[in-house]
Amino acid sequence: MAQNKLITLSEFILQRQAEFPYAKGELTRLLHHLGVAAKFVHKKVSKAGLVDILGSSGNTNVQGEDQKKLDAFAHLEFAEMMLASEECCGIASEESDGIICSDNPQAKGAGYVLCIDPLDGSSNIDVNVSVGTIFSIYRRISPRGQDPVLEDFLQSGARQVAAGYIIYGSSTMLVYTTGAGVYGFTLDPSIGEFCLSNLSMKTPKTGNIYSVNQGYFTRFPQGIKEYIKYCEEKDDATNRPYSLRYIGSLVADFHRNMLKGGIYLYPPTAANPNGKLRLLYECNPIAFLAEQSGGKASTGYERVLSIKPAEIHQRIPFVVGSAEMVTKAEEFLKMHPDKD
Ligand code: AHM
Ligand code: MG
Repeated sequence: MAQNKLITLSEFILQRQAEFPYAKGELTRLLHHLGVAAKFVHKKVSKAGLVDILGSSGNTNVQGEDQKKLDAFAHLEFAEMMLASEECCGIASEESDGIICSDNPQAKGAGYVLCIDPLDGSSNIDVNVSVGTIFSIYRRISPRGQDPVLEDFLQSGARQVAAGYIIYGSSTMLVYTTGAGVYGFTLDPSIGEFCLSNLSMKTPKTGNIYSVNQGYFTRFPQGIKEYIKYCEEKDDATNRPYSLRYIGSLVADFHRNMLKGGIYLYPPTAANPNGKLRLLYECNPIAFLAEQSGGKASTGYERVLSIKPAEIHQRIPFVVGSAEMVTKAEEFLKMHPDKD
């Protein structure tokens, strides 16, 4: 009986390496190591209900948020694996105040830096809802052989060389782009390998799902309120009203919308006047994937990938998903400016 050829993540990225002129295998090794760390985190996340690992670690992270134990585990796992790969000279993580540099002289010679949210949506862990890891990789600007500097991390998202996420859901998937399409790999736990499952992922131009924390409606800018009302209105020609789907876990909400067509919004609110999501390790990597799959990512006013970051934990308002839907939300913001 004919059998479909199974392609593992490592095999695939090795094949793709040939498509990059002058590639020396450094990025390939980095992506491979990310996949290995993801398997460790997958194992821990899938056993979260069984072992005494649920709940708070008693620490707060740099944004003053309660750090769950699995956040801390995922942070350590990715950080150690990345620096041990000797292809990454430094890390900016949601779980660390400053940048993390390696003591290893070999790693100081590495050409890449990593921005990572080791476990996003972690408030969902206790209730068995999907969480994710989000990552973004840049070529360093500073010379090799020394510690990376802040400027290596504060590059605009358009300069990312690779980005992706791991979703720990009903199955665990790793989805990534190096700027030549979006590829998805599903973890087969029986063989412990990420296997190619989604070749060249494309997002529909439009859809009928909107994802937003509507509980904050009264605190949203007027343009977003008007856009939400538009989503709720009945109009057969544009397939409205749209369905509201909000998991509260960016990776899971984005993943569904990318596959089915939809829009995710995290606008500014009174509590978070710049939005809640972090530019470097949440918005930029998701924006890169969105654009590579044919979608769009915006603050509501400008392209996310064009922003020059000012600091590593910077927050921005975020609107991402099917291109036509994001454009429509931008139009509403333009049509209904807030009066100061
Ligand atoms: P986190 O990094 O602390 O997990 O926060 C990011 C998460 C996103 O995954 C999610 O979309 C959003 O925060 C949910 O926030 P809210 O509960 O305010 O709607
Ligand atoms: Mg996060």
